[in-house]
Amino acid sequence: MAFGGVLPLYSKRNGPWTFRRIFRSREKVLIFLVCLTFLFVCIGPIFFLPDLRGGLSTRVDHVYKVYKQMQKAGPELILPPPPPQSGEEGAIRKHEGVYHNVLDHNDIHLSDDKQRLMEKINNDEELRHMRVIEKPVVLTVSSTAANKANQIIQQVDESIKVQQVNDVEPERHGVPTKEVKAPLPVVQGGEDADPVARQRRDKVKEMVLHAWRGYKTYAWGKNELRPVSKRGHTAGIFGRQDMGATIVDALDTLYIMGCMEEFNEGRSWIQYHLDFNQLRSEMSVFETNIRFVGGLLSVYSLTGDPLFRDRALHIARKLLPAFDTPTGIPYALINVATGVAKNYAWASGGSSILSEFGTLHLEFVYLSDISGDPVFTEKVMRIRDVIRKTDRPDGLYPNYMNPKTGKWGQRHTSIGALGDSFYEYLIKAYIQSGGKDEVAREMYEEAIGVITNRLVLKSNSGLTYIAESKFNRLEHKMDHLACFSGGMYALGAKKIESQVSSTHMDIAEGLANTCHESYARTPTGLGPESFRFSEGIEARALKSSEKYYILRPEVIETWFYMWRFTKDPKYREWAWNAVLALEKHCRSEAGYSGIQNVYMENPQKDDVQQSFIFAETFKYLYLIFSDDSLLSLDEWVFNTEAHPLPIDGKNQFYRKAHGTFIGTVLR
Ligand code: DMJ
Repeated sequence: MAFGGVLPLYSKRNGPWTFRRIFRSREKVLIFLVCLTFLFVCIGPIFFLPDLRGGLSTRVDHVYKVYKQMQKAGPELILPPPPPQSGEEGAIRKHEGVYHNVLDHNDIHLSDDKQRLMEKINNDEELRHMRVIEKPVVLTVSSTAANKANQIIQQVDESIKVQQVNDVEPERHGVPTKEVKAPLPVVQGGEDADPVARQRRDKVKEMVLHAWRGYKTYAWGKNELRPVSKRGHTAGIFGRQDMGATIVDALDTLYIMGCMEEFNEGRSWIQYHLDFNQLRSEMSVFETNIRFVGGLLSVYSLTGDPLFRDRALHIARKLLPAFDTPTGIPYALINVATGVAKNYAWASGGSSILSEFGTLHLEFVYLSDISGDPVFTEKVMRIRDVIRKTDRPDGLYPNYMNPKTGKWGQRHTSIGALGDSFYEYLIKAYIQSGGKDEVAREMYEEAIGVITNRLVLKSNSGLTYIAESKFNRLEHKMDHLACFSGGMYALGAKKIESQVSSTHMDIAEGLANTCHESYARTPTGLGPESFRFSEGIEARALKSSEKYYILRPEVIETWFYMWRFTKDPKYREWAWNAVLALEKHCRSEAGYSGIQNVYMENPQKDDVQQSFIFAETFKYLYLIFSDDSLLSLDEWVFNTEAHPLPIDGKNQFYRKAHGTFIGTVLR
């Protein structure tokens, strides 16, 4: 083969491999071009790569940063040994599409690595079934709240450092730089002009941090804390396993308060430990939705961090088998490992409960909107269709429906337990849609119209209350839970301008006052679980089983809405009295506990710090003492667990997915 054409020739004339002296001019040009390219490749990056532009010291910095990141990544960078053969210690097996550890390893560090590895493998499995969702647009500040927050955020609390998220590198928040490069939106702030309100708000923040530290110290990863005996607690609604319910429920509250260190602790736990693939016991579909799915969706909309969106989707998909009933009305409980769902045996012959299957709408519609997967919206629309088209006795919605037959159960209607948040989600679905969901509006107006005519009453001394209807007879009792309805009436009156608006505002004010009376008429300053109205008593519990207080938020929730809509200072005063009462009777060394009898001077503690104290009670207190720019009601709507969700068309953090869903939904 001859090489005399383009390439230079070599000869062995004066020693080994010397170049021929004379090159042809074409060869010279070629050599020049090759040298030039070589130089360009070597020197070019210094000018064109931003990380190297800053000179040698920046380059050293860069190398150092990479080194630090490798150090941090630790075990993740070390390749795991080849998986042992089946039956060996630590083997990882795939079962029903999910990888499991066959045997636990004794070395906790190794098992931690393994857990992470398994999570990664499982996540990858899921990703294969999921559409690749485009990187979310992480917005910088321009909503009302965010703008205001940017001005106010400069003021830093002495005791609690409030970090402005914009100023902090993403990895310092535990947010992977790979996922979120742009600054997170800032929604902290909202400091009131009134110095007293500011001080009170700081106090609420201190309470949150106290409760969080107790949980972190004694019950980290458990569902809830027992703040007196200082250990973990789990309620039946969460199943028997440790699913970190408090962490998920608390996260958005920590975020809006600017408690970034605590927020990041929670985020990391969610990233590495929140795993519904490991669940083996039954969970409540409703509670999982409002606390886990709602909580995660809320922090997703606030931060734009896709981890939260993906976890919310993962969990919601696990709930879907509960909807496989002849009517589409879901069962109350689901074993996510087996997909077997059922109802509570006590619920009117195995019926589903109105406040449970009627409180999925906000989260499910939002899930579809941010994922592009219509399955969630389809599920809740089907529920709505069924209940809308089924005749109601006297126009009232009974609390029970049989998911197999679509027939209403016992004739019991309540705006308290078993009914409450169904009504709440009608008006809120209308608000969430940016006023487009006319069906939700009509259903709300109709349902609330009947309740107003038949169940809203005045006591002898003029206290407004909402009775319950049982087999056509009125029971003059109001649950603490029913006290949310003051806020709902007010929200409805403001969001749907109609001829009943002013009546509804009056009812709202009346209910806020009655619920306050239920607090004021106890020596503890905290209200009972239920209270009654009769010839003898007003706004007081009758039975001993009605006298406890479990840190519920509904009364404060109504005061929050009334404060926002009326600016009557009494609501702030009432809220402050509740803070003082919580401090006096519920605070313990490790957190906050419910009490067994609000009518005792020194009540016994029930030793449970409910997860909703973070999600709701503390959040509403904090917001009452903030100015209206923080989570403006023009931009946000709160789910029933007080997790704010953005309003479509009004809030730029809505983060709607563009394009249609492709791929298989992981069930
Ligand atoms: C919360 O989990 C929710 O507000 C739910 O709708 C009913 N009540 C509890 C707190 O009381």
